[in-house]
Amino acid sequence: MSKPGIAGFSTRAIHAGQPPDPATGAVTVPIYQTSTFAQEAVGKHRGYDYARTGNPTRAALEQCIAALEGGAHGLAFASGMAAEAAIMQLLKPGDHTVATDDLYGGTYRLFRRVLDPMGLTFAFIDGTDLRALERALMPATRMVWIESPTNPLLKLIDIEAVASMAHQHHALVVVDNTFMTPYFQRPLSLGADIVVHSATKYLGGHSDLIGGTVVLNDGELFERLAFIQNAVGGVPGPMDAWLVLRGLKTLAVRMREHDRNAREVASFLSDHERVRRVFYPGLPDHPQSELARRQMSGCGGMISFELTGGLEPARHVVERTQLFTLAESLGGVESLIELPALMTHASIPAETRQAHGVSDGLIRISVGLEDTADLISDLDRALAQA
Ligand code: P1T
Repeated sequence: MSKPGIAGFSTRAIHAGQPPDPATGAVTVPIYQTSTFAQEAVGKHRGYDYARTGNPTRAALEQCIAALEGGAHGLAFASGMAAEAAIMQLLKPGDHTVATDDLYGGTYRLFRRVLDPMGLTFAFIDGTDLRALERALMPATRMVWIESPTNPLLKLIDIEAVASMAHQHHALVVVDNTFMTPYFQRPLSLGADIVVHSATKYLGGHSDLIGGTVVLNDGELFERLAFIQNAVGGVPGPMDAWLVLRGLKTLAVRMREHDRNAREVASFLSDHERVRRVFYPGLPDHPQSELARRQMSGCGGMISFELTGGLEPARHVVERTQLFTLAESLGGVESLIELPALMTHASIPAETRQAHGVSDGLIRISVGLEDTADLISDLDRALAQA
């Protein structure tokens, strides 16, 4: 924190790690676009020696995201995947990870295609089923990896229950908090050990950067991750770190609006005759609305839905919306639409995807901040044409 006694979320978003620049008084953290720092004598410097190891703009972001997640330490990475890979480098061959079966396709690909061949082992389970988790935990299990809500089916995982079960088996709990952001959900306060984000999404919020962050409390684990961050080098440049910092300042207002828009869009979709099923934790008929109220203070801007008729009508809809842009990613001010099976989750084999409940015709939308009525009429028009 830059000033003692400041505790509110938006105040932290705007001030944590961001006192006026000590050299010039600039009220915005400068973009320290430099690769190295002059040393007065060998090893004598002002806290920075080489920009892979540390950069003041990145350090401001690391302090700010830690303050927002309510954690002691933050680390920033070049992408969400670089952050995930760094966390997984805490493990060694033979170590076992239990992960939720519904998760971002790139995370599945990292686990299956990169880490599995290197000797790490994985079990994928339905994270809503605590008995399945209990069965999957083995003596070699070192980590439990969850997303809540999951991408793309918006299933909720009971973070507190998972953490207490995993800790009995001495496994670390990692929560990918990308969909909720710390504004709506703070996994560390529910018992998680590590929170990871694709900062590309809501944290940045404007679809203009790729980034990742990690937040945790444990000092020793932080030292190991900071070592990996420097030794492996998947760090963000100062410009991207600065863009995330700028995004964070409006995170609270954006999330409130994403949530408000998404609730109206979800309710429109669930009343539409061409829509068979809507996945959104804010709908009263979501099977886990009680858990939603317990562990989240909002439901965010992500919705998935299925049409009657499967893939072809779904393809028509995503190719016919005009405001909802057909694109991968999420969490920006502009609304996006996509088909997970053919786009964001195409790296998961079809049989696995279908077994996990991701049908070929599933449509995922990221509800942006445009006017609600315009978003609904865009979807209405595309659905009528499908
Ligand atoms: O794209 P990158 O910043 O590397 O983040 C990867 C990532 C991690 N975790 C979650 C929950 C994600 O959704 C993502 C990236 N997801 C998309 C690009 C997408 O459209 O779902």
